[in-house]
Amino acid sequence: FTTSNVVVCSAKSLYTPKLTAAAAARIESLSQVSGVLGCQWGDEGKGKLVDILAQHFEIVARCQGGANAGHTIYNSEGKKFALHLVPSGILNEDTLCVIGNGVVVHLPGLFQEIDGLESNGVSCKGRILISDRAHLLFDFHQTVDGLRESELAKSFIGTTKRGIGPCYSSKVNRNGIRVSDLRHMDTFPQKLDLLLSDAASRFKDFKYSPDLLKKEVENYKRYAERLEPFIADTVHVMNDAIAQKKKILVEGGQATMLDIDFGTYPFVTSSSPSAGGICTGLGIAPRAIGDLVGVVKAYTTRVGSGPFPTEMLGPGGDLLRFAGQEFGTTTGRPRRCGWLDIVALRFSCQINGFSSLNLTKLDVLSDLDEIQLGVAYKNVDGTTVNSFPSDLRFLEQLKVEYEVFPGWKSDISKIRNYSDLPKGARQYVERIEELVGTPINYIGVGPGRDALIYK
Ligand code: 2SA
Ligand code: GDP
Ligand code: MG
Repeated sequence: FTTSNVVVCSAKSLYTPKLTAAAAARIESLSQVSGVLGCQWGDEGKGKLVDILAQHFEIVARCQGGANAGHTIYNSEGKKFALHLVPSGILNEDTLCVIGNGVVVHLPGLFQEIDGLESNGVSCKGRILISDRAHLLFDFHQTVDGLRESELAKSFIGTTKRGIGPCYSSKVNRNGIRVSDLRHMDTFPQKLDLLLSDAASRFKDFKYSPDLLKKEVENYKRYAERLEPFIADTVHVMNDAIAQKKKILVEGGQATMLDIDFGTYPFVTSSSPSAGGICTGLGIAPRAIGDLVGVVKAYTTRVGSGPFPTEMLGPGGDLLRFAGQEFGTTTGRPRRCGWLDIVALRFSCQINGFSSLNLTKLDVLSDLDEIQLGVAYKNVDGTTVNSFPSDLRFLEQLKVEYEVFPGWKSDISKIRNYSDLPKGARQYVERIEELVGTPINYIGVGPGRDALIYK
């Protein structure tokens, strides 16, 4: 890599690749710039796929979101890592991890994450670059996130309270503070004062004092020093890497149905987790982007409030939550659970133009007597709704039409060849492909790196 503050790593990878030739060829065939994006409401298992694919990519980059993301990955010894800001390529020691301009960065959280990785034997030195254009997310953004949620009372969004919305608000208001501003500590206090005063004038419960500003400025002087070796013009790094034919994998956070434009607004996050976010969040051209893999859980989960047409309330949902261990990676909140929603998936495929899908957590359905698949939305008069509605009131009144599949009732977690899956599981997979029109190239049958079927 050409930037002076990047050390090319030659240390032995933590990986013990066990890929068959066919699996390796499948990954090798992915375009020079590829992406992994969530199709539903998040937590589909994006981190796991990125971690696996990272062996074949020189750069893994995050383009949006922040520490609201929780991507769970396991190394070859089965050690679990929950990543929030650091890209999921970090366990592959040959991968450079880029945090792009579209990401909002909470520095204390980032340093804590890096320290956690280092203390678990994952070297981060010279392996993480942070865009000089990325916006800084301060503790006060998190406080404001909480205050906004309280103010919304019953209509709360159910945010992660990681300050994401308030930080993107500062960015769009054009008084946000960027990573590059840390190089100008003379004007930094004034900028921060403006942000804190704004928050204090808006929220009566926000306690602002000169002491708070002084303390925060002192903190940021230290953070600025620590951050310096990580800062880069990542737009240049990315475009230079593209010109040098290096392989780049973009890791999406959250998912399309949480997209600020295309999701179930206002119950969404404040960034663009769909394909468009790759260009704006990294400064790379649309035509540079090749394959996009959509990650979709074999059922659906959602954390936070908002419509969820195929949600199963009661024992059905509880069964999926416990079988799939559906609890937030960042907040520990129980995830709402329901059947796979083909209308939402088709919408997601349309917006992102996925070249293939990774169906995850198929193993979680193995004990069920029957599995339902939401295949259409019906109006109250019985007519079919043609696309995913923008109107939430309308969405809430819809009836979902289901197809029912008999359960296969056998453990599939050790299966690695598609043809070895029980007939019922194959029927389910193939029906999804048929309804959506996008091939399912990867099937997850467990959380571990090896638990992936290359179809
Ligand atoms: P925010 O915090 O402003 O982005 O919240 C707005 C909505 O976006 C949802 N959101 C998420 N949904 C699923 N997973 C996320 N990451 C964590 C995880 C979540 C957790 O990996 O489990 O630990 O609770 C994530 N991040 C944001 C959020 O629930 C709101 O609906
Ligand atoms: P992400 O935010 O999309 O990266 O997903 P999360 O890490 O928040 O949640 C996905 C959870 O499912 C994690 O605990 C993963 O380890 C786990 N997981 C991923 N793929 C599979 C799979 O195919 N089967 C099972 N049982 N677990 C999986
Ligand atoms: Mg997650």
